[in-house]
Amino acid sequence: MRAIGNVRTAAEILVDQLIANGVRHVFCVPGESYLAVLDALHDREMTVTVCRQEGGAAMMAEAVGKATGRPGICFVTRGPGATNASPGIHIAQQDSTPLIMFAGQVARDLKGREALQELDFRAAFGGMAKWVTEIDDAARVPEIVSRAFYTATSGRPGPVVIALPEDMLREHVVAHEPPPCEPVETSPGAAEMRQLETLLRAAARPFVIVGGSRWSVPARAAMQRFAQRFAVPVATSYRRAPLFDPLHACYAGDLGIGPNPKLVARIKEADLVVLVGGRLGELASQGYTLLDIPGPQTKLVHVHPGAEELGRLYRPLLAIHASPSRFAEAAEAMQPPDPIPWRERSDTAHADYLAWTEVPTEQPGGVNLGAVMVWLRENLPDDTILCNGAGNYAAWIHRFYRFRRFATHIAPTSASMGYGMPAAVAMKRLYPERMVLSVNGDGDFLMNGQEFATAVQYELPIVVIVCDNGIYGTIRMHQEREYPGRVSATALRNPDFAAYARAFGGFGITVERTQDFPAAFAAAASSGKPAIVHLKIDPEAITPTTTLARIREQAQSALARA
Ligand SMILES: Cc1ncc(C[n+]2csc(CCOP(=O)(O)OP(=O)(O)O)c2C)c(N)n1
Ligand SMILES: [Mg+2]
Repeated sequence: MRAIGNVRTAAEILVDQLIANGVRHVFCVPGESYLAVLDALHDREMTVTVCRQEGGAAMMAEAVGKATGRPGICFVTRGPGATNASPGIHIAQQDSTPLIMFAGQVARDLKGREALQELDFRAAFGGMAKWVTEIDDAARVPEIVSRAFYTATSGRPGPVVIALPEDMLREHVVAHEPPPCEPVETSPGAAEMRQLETLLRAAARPFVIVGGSRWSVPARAAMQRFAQRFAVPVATSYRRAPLFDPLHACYAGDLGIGPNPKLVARIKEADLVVLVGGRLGELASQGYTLLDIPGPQTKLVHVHPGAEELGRLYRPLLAIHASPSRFAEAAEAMQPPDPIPWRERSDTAHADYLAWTEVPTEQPGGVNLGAVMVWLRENLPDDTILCNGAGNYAAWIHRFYRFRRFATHIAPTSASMGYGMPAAVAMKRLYPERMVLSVNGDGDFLMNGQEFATAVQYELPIVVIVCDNGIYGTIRMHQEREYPGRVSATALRNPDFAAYARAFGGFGITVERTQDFPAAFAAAASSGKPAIVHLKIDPEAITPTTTLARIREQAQSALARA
């Protein structure tokens, strides 16, 4: 259906407004509840990726939000579609990612009858999304969509869910689009910056942690220049490693799962911690043990774009309500002491980072994931995008891979499984010229492995690594620690993942020895197809530093002593 003059359907107005806001990609699973939107997409400049499950579509949208800082967009149908999409909404919440999910809804005159697939969106998503609403009046589409963009991107970003009653979408109205949204930037006050400068100049062991969202290439560069001038050590928060160049002289390491104990000790010893952009959540804070709550005994300067985050958990000595971009710009004007008393500490911190990550540790079994990560970091282009989900396999990424460019690691800080496959599809759709790599556990991959079909459908030559150890490794690890020798519900009987790839029309290859990995990867990357590199990993190789047997023995001897 085409618009006549400025009279358009609500669905057409909605799609036009997305375009006006710079949206070029939407991810969806179709539903009869929003046929009018599908029709509006038919002849507009919009790339539509049709997915195999709404969880995949929502994670793709989340990945777009993470990579670009602009809301990723997905469309799903009412009850079953929207609830299937919920993992993507939860990730966007925990990862502070802008995302807008549009969902079909029953017609307005059927509401409240529990009509087919009717869902109370506010009740279902109220605790998860930053804003949930339903558009009951076609004339208000511009107002509500505009607000959705502002809400998703400003302050602490997050997901917005908008339900679209089927009959409302078909209504014809006259509407004018508002100008596109510009995310609200918050600048630090001059007084706060002076106070920070004073605190820094008085410090003996300052330490900076960067995290959160709302960063940009210039903000990252400004932060690196600031670190350089102040010779201050900088760590990146969990899954935010691309916020700082790992080879920068001030880089002190990645503060995630299995961090360098020296890094943790260094932060605990710091007499001034400057946390920029992040919230220092459970994983980054090592189970909330890094700083005391609300304490802290350490002097904390917390810089965050969301006012409600300041003082929420850690009581800061100095709170700076600012977006990372504006803070990083302002930080350039501060002057370091001369000489800088902590300069040597910073050099040691970087040397410790390099030593911790340089050489893979010894591992049982034929394939050493550490060696695989070292090979990848040395052979892939700097702008490669690596996507992954959750599982112990990721410990080797965090420890040995190096993210040299901004937004090159697309992975959930909420540690949600099943993310690496859909995220890679989204990244290859956005950046067809870049190498896109998806790294998955065997359990992890099959949570959204169906999106491999989407990669095949759109001819996206991504490389998908499946680390197959035949177990839900993370949970087995915890199980052996807490209930040694009592294996329960953590074993997996897996398919042949290389054959899976071929069955979908992709390329598949299995690797059983580390030395065969480079040739297998090259074959996968040059196949021109979506490819799966199936790595056979010894389940004993549970972390880069220990084995399952050792964890079990330690737990058993602790029990015997008790
Ligand atoms: C959606 C979701 N379900 C369950 C979990 C709990 N969980 C965390 S890691 C993990 C096991 C991961 O197994 P696998 O992908 O095989 O990786 P491995 O740990 O074996 O390397 C599970 C079940 C989770 N994080 N996310
Ligand atoms: Mg596994």
